[in-house]
Amino acid sequence: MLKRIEMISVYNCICFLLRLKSVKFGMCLLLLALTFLPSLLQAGNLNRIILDTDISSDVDDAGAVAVLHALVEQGGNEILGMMVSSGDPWSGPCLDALNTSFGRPDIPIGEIKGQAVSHVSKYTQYIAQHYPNDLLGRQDIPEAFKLYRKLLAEQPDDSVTVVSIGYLSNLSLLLKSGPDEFSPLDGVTLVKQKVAQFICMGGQFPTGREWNIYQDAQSADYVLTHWPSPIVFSGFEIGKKVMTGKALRNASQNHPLYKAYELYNNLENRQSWDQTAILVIDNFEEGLSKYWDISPKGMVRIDQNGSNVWTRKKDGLHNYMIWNKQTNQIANIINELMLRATSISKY
Ligand SMILES: [Ca+2]
Repeated sequence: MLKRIEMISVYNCICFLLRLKSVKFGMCLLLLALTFLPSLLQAGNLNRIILDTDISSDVDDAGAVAVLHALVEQGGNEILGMMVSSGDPWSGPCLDALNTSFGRPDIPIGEIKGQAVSHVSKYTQYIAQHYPNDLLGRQDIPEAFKLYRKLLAEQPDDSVTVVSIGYLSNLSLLLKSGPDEFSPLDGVTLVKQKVAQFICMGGQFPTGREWNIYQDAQSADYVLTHWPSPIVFSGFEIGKKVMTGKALRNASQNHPLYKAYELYNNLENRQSWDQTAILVIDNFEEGLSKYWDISPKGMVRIDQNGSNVWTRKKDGLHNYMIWNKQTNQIANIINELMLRATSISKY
């Protein structure tokens, strides 16, 4: 869709230039336009990403942050902001320390306020206290759903990719939000207008009970019932079989990602639920067929204890990823991207 709009705009622009009376002036403008066309098109095609993470109790969130930065280095992706859905007070500073280590210290971070799912982490406090970051001790970290509203309001329509690798608490608050200083739209309308794709690590398919959903089943139910556009799910059964992390033994021992995995499980392999969801970003336009199959359209429903059921429905908004023989490759890809991310800055 974006590409089609951009090609029409470029065509209109060239038509305008050719109609100009001063041929010399018109030719100069045309040359300028052609010089900057590739970068303009690339900027227009950027995936504008907001990551929502419960970085705390498991280390795959830290790995997913690394994979995302590696994809940004590769080109075609931009990080607008990151949201923390965990009540762990060290999560935000730890996330900022990781972003700083990957060369992007100024990514806006929002966090959940008030009631939140909270667990003890093996690594967030250490990373927050031992690596440079701007969030340690700060009381004015924005509330996540407000930051969502600000970031979404600033973007072109139909341009944002939301990737959730934690609880759906922040997204539930976003959908329930009303007009404010950032946008006159309510949360559902704002999401419908700005979000092009939503990738959710959550659920087990076609039926099951999975952590990100059952930890805050009420929010998950609200989001899945009210989200106004399609959702792609990377389910428990996909990331469960993708073992990564041991390869980080080849990274610098001073890097916070190395340290996070060392503190978590002494650099043994760990399941890769969250990194797998990040990989969807770069494979979305290819119908998700590069590394996995995709289910037909359907709807996911959550019950009170956080179990989910997917049922096939012709006009359903919910697809889930299905393991195929190409999916076997993704552990190597994730390890390679995580390692590459650790070499972005010197540690
Ligand atoms: Ca997570």
